[in-house]
Amino acid sequence: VDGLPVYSSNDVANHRDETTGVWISYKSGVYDITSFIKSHPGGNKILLGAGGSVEPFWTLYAIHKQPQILALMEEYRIGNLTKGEEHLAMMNMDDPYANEPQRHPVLTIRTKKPFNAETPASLLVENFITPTEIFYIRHHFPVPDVDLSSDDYSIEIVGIDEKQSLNLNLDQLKTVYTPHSVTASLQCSGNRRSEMNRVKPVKGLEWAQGAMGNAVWKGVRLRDVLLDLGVKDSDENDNWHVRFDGLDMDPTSAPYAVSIPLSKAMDPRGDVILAYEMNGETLTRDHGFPLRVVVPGTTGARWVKWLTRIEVSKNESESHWQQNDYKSFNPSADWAKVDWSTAPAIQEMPVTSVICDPQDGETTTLQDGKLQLRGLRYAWSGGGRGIVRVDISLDLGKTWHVAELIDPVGLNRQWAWTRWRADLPVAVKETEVWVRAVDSAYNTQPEGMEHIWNMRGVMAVGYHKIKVSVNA
Ligand code: MTE
Ligand code: MO
Repeated sequence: VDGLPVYSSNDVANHRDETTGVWISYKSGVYDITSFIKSHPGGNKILLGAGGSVEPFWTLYAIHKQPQILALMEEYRIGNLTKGEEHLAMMNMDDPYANEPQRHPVLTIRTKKPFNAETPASLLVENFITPTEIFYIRHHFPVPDVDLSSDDYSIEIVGIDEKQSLNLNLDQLKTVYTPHSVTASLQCSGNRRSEMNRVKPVKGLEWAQGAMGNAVWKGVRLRDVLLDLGVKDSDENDNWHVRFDGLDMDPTSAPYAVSIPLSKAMDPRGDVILAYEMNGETLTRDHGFPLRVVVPGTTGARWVKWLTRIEVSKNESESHWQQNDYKSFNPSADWAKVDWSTAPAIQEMPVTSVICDPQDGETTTLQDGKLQLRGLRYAWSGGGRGIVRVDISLDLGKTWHVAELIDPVGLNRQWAWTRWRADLPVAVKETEVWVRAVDSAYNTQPEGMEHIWNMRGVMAVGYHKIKVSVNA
């Protein structure tokens, strides 16, 4: 490295396209990635970083700072940056976040770039249907901007055999297939992570209880599209998968991609749709305009936004998000040693429940001597399993009260959350409130976060425990 030529940030900036060659810098290294671009499936999207430092891109997503990617980069190294010019090289970068949509100021921001924000608990379930403007947002990258009038946008759908393929634009999709609406809650695998983080630090966004919302989604059934493609509704393909690609990409031009079991997609009662509407309106950019997958009962990570490609495959997606993220491990597993291939990707989520009002640590006034847990609270389970009961304890689990369920609940195919309320007598000044839900398969929540603790902080579904002070 020491003997290599020295280039200024201007030299790097003068190499931004294929005629001059494409150079980038990373820390003090200068790299000619012209040949790398060609060999890359994501093609020239990587040119966004051309002529400047890739660091702003790489901080978007820590995975790229892995040794194997750094080693790969070193193969393209041609020289060193003039000392002290690292910051100049950074300025030559176009900001990939320059074109983000406006967001509602009430959202609690967890990270700005990429944008991640949740609904404050005080607003969360005031409504059975969460208003789109305050619905939580979880992005891994900058938000794609699709111009439907430009004809650039279409959805490529590929079967197991290359001959099976369809290419549809949004209008075609809407005219060919019958619309279908579904009311379904969307929850991030990391919802409530902050409660787990309190036990012992985990890696991930510090979500409180608001990385979840409930909406009415309208679109076309994925099943109908796949039947058209020639996919058989038979048990021969029970272990196959459907892969989805979004338009958003990581700095190596790999799109956000994941997969779900084909059996879920083909299930006529599975309600998997390709949605173009949310709460009666065109999808917003933040929620996947123009098209996203809605996989009711399944974790948020599989609901791919800005959908551009669907592929039926015998194997799961090979993406980072399917293979090396969104999995849970034994509480003693650690990042350094864990073998990600030993755990399945999260699909259906376990049962969970939350008290949003009062909040942990709040002082509340009794009504007729009773503590009112009637503000904001939800319970939900994955796989369409309805909530059959919500239990509350005010004495650390010695005795339990049964809450009243407010929203209508089905036992199966119940994709939406269920709100509940309880008015409970309390005779003490300080009390700890515990809640847990029971789903239609009699699954319930584990008591402590400590025993389900996992390094990624996913599926933090222990009892929700809050401390409240009461004014008699
Ligand atoms: N789809 C794409 N293309 N890119 C993403 O970053 N994030 C996923 C999922 N779909 C993501 C995506 C995750 S982890 C979640 S929890 C949900 O989208 C969040 O959806 P929302 O932002 O509409 O609430
Ligand atoms: Mo998520």
